[in-house]
Amino acid sequence: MLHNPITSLETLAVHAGIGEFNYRPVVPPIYQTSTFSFESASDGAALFADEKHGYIYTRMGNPTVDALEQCVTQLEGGHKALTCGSGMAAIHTTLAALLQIGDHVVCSDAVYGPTTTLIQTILGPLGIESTFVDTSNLDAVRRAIRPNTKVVYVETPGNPTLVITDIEEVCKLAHECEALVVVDNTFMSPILQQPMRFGADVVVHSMTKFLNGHADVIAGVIIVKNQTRYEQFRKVLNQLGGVLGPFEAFLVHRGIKTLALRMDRHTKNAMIVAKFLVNHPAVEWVRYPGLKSHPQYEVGRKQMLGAGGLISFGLKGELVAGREMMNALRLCTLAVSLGGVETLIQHPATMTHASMGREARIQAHITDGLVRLSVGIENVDEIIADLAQALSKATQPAPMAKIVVQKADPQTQGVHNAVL
Ligand code: LCS
Repeated sequence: MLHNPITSLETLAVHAGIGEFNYRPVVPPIYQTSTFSFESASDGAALFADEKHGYIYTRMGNPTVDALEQCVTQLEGGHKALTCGSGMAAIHTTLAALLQIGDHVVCSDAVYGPTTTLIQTILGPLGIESTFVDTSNLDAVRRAIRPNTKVVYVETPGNPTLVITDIEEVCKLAHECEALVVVDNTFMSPILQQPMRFGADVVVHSMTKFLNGHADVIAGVIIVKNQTRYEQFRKVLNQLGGVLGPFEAFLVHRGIKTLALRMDRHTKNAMIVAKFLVNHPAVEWVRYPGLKSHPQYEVGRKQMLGAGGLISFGLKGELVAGREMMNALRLCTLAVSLGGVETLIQHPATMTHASMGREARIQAHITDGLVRLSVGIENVDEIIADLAQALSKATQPAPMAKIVVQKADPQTQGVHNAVL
């Protein structure tokens, strides 16, 4: 832990969570061990009784993992963090810790597809009720909250529509009813958004994305605000078992050292790419939090320090043209995931959000023509050149065909059917 008054996120990203290791290493070493020996039988008993600090077994704690947890805690401005084997493990652990049979969760309708599926198909049959609403609409949130609502779960900006939820206002509504607010901060990273500053009780991340930043690790984290919550979550994570291994923790911690630099470049590149797409004749609509045309642009300015690296857009030729374009790309890689140094592109309706079903996708405005771009840190002229050559192969709207797609209206975020 840094004890001196360093408050800048850039410095914290480089120095936070160095830990206290033998020989004073500058970088936390990898404790690649599943278990730790006890000095004596009474030492082991004392460790199990929580009478002294130390390590027992890596599922219950590991120095390399602790160092990363300290780092992320400081970046998010929380009390403590618990790392998990994936973002989904972090979300599952959080919801399992906070919800019991008969409880109700209100969830943003535009969230990562498997989050919807987890709540509906795994937690639902266990007796946990859920309502999915557009959490950018505060009246909709107010109407959805019930006496048994224990959690309001928000992803902002939402995956993949980039809809922005006002964290502060949702926290006020939820806290009036004694519900907790969980924010998935994956798309922003703590460099661009710190939800706890606006009242969030729990923050989760898929560290697979921007925090690690190099597309080589699957990891998640939960950040909590106080010791009581930490103890509660720690017990649940320890029993569910979805912990992070020391090598992955080392890699994510290494990735975080360049997080501030990377977020700056992602944001600058994405702004230039978004403007390029807006002006391209083959593009029908573009959604990017940095554009004034974004429906929640002002909310974004209040709570985000930058617009981030994700853009969603649709082509005039809808899904057919989108597929042609994605197949023609050479530099931008056709792959799911996001937040890595390389530019990735994917089609949510048939990929990341296929599992949630068409009806839920339509409610969340995840139209069939929506293409999601995670802008990397490459030379932006080369990203644009690649998009331009691929778009030139899909500039014509598709001829009349007998398929019906959902068409987004970028002004209202409404959806209507269009026959191609
Ligand atoms: N939260 C958000 C906002 C995500 O985008 C993802 C994964 C997760 C949680 C789950 O994290 P994981 O378990 O994969 O570490 N999002 C993905 C995506 O959009 N494409 O591939 C994965």
